[in-house]
Amino acid sequence: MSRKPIRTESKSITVKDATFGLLRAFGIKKVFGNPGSTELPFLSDWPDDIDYVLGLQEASVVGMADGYAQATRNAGFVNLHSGAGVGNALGNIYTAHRNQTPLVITAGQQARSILPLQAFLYAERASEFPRPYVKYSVEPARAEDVPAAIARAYYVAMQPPCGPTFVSVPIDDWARPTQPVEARQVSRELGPDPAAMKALVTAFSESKRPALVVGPGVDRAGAVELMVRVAEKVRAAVWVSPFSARCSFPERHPQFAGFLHASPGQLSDALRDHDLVVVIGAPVFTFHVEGHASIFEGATTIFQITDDPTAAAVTPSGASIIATMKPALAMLLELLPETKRAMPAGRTLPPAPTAADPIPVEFLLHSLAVSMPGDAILAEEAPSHRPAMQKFMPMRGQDSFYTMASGGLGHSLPAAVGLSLGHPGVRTVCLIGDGSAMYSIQALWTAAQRKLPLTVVVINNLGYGAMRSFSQVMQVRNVPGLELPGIDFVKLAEGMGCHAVRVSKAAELAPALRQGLAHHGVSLIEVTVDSAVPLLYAKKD
Ligand SMILES: Cc1ncc(C[n+]2csc(CCOP(=O)(O)OP(=O)(O)O)c2C)c(N)n1
Ligand SMILES: [Mg+2]
Repeated sequence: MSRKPIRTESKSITVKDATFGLLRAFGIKKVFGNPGSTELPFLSDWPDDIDYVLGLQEASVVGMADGYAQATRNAGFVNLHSGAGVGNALGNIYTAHRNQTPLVITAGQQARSILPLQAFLYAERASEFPRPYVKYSVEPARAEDVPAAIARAYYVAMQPPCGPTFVSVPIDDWARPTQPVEARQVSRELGPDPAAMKALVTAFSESKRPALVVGPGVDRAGAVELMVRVAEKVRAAVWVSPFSARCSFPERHPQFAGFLHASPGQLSDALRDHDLVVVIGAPVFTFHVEGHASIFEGATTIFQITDDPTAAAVTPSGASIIATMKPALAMLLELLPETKRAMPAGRTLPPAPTAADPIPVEFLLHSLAVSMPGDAILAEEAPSHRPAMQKFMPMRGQDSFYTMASGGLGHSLPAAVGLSLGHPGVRTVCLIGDGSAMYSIQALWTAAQRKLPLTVVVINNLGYGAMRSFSQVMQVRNVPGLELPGIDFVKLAEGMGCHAVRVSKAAELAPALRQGLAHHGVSLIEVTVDSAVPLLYAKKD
């Protein structure tokens, strides 16, 4: 083995040059940011080979970086403005944490010499502010430690479970001398414990009716094809974990059983017929409402494969195997014997909905599904319409569908912009509610400036439909703040440089979708729909 020469003389460069050297070595080609005075030394003399993506509010900046990081499977690099910028970004930092998206978030800080005076725009206890939603957070003790802190932030963000990290950098640090930091290879796959995998294979052999519950971790790992091969070999029904933020199994596959509700009772009912439930790439389970989880009472054998030790630790019942998806699924495929078990029956898709005025949401969703190019990517944030979307818009699998795992609105519109930046030339569609669209609306401007092939479909039911529905479930009445009259999405979009149309008649829908999806650049289609709300959870659970 050849040894590296021991460094005898040390070459001094600036903190800024050392940092840019690291970005290039890590394959970081874009920096997502919103600038302020404390970032100017970082931004000065910006190099041609790194694209600065300007977002007009920090929630959009982080949402775009999140989408881009998911598309490219590399950490998104973010530069925010001191405490105020991080404050604006926090909702989407929380979402990146729940999405397990690797982000390295830097923020400017006032000059070290005036920090004790509580200077204008200084950040108090800067590294504590984004906790607990970052995996590592630091304001380095010395300027010269900044590049090493950024390198550490990168490795930690990229290590499963991936997530955001944070480095606060005082304004005067960038010009200080430091040593170059070597970019290192840090492996990221974690192999499963073979004995635990053998126990899982035995459980499959003993099972009459196994179910696989697939979660976002499979698609995140780029392991959907392997997942399909495992499911076919083991002849299990395949369910989607509650609130899965990605599509980890082709939804037209004959073994595809459907989507699990985030309600303990409904989930237990759906899985009742299965004697073995194997959750792959998801928590066991993400609930949204209270209820009786009979699934945990012992009649069902539960296994989990997760790359997240915390998710394994909070699982209430069954055995957890900590491993990344590719080595775990590859080992499973190898160990599983052929089985004669009968193939499970998949779900039956409903017939195409019929046109009506006002436009039923189901008709809109079906029309969109049949108009979208086969390789299009969908980013969704339309809370009350998710069940209808799941029925009428079956997703194709790997890298086809994205939403937020957190429940925090304001992610998917900027994420769609980031996804589009990360998948150049592919049509990205953002399906979004009128309420959700308003949280990070300025992401449209970034997309329009860059003429991205992005089509935004706003489902306008004049309000917070999910909240109307939840009010029914919780049997509360007379709740203020759920109606949203008077928002003109066409004017908003046009005002930021997008092409935009409004559709309120069913007959106008197909041509509008066709034109919008073929538009060179960003187009927004505002669709006024029937404001009837679906019941999101059973009333009694
Ligand atoms: C940051 C944030 N604020 C508030 C909420 C609560 N909330 C959940 S769904 C919803 C309504 C969203 O409305 P819209 O996007 O129009 O979709 P619809 O429910 O009408 O389908 C709201 C306000 C949230 N989830 N996240
Ligand atoms: Mg709405």
